[in-house]
Amino acid sequence: MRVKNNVSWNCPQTVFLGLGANIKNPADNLSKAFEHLKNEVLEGACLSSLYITEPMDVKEQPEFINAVCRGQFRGSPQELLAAIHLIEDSLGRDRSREQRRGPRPIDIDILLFGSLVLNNPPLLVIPHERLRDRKFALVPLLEIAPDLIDPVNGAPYASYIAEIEDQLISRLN
Ligand code: PH2
Ligand code: MG
Ligand code: MG
Repeated sequence: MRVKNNVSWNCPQTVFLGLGANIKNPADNLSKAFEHLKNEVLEGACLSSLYITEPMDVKEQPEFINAVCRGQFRGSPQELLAAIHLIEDSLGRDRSREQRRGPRPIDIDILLFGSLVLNNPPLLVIPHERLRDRKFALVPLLEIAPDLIDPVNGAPYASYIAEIEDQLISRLN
């Protein structure tokens, strides 16, 4: 059995993934990414509504479509990340050419992996290091898991929303 930090990677963990896209048919790419996750990577996968969101960090770029996917994953965080990278590649993402935090046809981020806390920058920081500050991740997350607790400090994720300065977000479907 593969064990690290007392977590057995053989037991499925509930994971939450943030999906985002803002170029080349973003809504289509999001749906395709979810189909890959559902069929090839996760058990019992479900997807939040899609949201149209104001670009953060790099402001001068097209608005994003964002959503959050939940499912059960059997394997390590590194294995999940590898599976995510394959899906991003297959949907035309080219990391070598893109601007940091700029436009991308698909982005899939690990937001939460069970109650694991992992600090292995730059590749793997779990919970996602900017989750608390981003409405485009928190709003869809809370839509599908309203009572979710931050494993770092036991605070409900719902309590962070009020602390965030305005970021435009509206439901697409
Ligand atoms: N992703 C980024 C940078 N900025 N803004 C929004 N609204 N949604 C995103 O997914 C996003 C972003 C880099 O990953
Ligand atoms: Mg990413
Ligand atoms: Mg991202």
